[in-house]
Amino acid sequence: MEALRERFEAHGQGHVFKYWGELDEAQQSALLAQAEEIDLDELDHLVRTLVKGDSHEESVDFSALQPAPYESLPEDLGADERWQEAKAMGEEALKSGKVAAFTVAGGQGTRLGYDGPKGTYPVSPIKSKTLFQIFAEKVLAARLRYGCELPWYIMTSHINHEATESFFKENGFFGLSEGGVKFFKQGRMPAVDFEGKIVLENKDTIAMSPDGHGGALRALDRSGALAEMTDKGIEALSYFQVDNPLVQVIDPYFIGFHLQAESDMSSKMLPKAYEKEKLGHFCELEGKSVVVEYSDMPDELTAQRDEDGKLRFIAGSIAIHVVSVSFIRNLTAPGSDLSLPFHLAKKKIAYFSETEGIVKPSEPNGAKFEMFVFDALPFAKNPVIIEATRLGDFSPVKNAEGVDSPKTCEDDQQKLFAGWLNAQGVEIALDSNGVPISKLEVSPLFAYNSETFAEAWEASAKDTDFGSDAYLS
Ligand code: UD2
Repeated sequence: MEALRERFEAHGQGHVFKYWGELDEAQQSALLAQAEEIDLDELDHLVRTLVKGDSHEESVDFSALQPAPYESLPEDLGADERWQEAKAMGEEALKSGKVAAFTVAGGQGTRLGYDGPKGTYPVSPIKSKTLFQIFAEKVLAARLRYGCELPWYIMTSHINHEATESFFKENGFFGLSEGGVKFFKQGRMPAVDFEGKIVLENKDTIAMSPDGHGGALRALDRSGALAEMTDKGIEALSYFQVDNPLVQVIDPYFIGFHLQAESDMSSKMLPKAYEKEKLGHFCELEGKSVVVEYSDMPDELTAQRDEDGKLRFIAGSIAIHVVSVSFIRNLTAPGSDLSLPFHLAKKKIAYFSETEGIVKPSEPNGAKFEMFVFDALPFAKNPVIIEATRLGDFSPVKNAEGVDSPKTCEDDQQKLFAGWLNAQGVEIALDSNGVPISKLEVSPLFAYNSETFAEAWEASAKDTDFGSDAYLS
């Protein structure tokens, strides 16, 4: 304890133990455990460079930024030799057990205003399936299709780890075996005020927050998941975010392109729907692939258009990647200097005040530090970016209302299902927004993309009546 306190004092953070004498034993050990997690040298560096802003690190040279090239979707996927070759390669890897699914679910989900792990939020149009259930059924469908183990790793954080595990237990792991879903906690970082002092949330608690989805790489290593994957012969992780039920979860085309190129990290892109869409931009800088987050991109670049009037930086990141296990091993190996940078986010951080107790400020009063997984891209060998379709892969639930809300996501799911039916010659009555008038839902266990839908439709559902709400399972 004394040594720890001295170290904190030496780093100008001695106030963390200000109330030590008032704490009971349990509170003291909780505070100690938190304090021990903090890498004070790392924190000093972040305060100096990011909070106090005397960074000598180079910022992005925006004048050198180029749009990243990507693999466009062919008009006729079935007839395109390259895409079909990629698919065959992806399917082969799946059948031989070389792929695992990986969800980052450690975020706080504050924008949605939902109290609980975001994956437990119900989103499907008729059955109100939760995000986790939809992913689980997609994993199960792929396991059945390819006859493979296909483990599913889920990264949680200290905020939602226990609640997430309990949710899966209560729901019988949605038909996946208990051992086939693996949870591990990401790391966390202390929040600091604008002077760089660690914020105390209470007399016995340091304000700590998850270290960003980029923390996934070191958490995979530290939790033992990476070693387990290596033992199982898993070579590629299909990475996606917890907020997006339209993600295919397992896409053999995408996995195939990644493997064909012997890539370390591959990504899906969507042409941005409008300039200010909140997607990172795939770019090239000095021969390397980078993602420049929407909030960091200068307006004049976001707005630039080519001679056809098309946005120049059109490739939006939808946070769907395939990442090689060997790449994560290299990044996290002892002595590796390939660590991801931290980004600073100014936030409202609840803090303890002697006069007012716990205060929830109405304006940002401090900073949190986060790593972003896409910052691994510049280190990646042969990164591949392929084009996705919007309904086929992306409609996240982020906000309670407006764009990227439960309503837009529910509409998009139904538009997707209606599109699959149209391709089979079934006309579905739509409202003026293109959303089916009667509700429509397709279980991932029936089909999870247009190709699996065509097969399942032919085999078993041709007599369905779509004049009222219809659920295909
Ligand atoms: C992310 C991307 C944005 C775009 C968009 C697509 C960043 C910085 N921006 O924006 O470019 O691709 O997604 O939807 O990533 N998470 C953790 N641990 C953490 C923080 C987040 O697991 O410490 C998870 C979180 O549970 C969620 C995902 O990461 O699944 C995205 O997090 P977000 O909501 O902060 O990302 P957003 O919407 O700002």
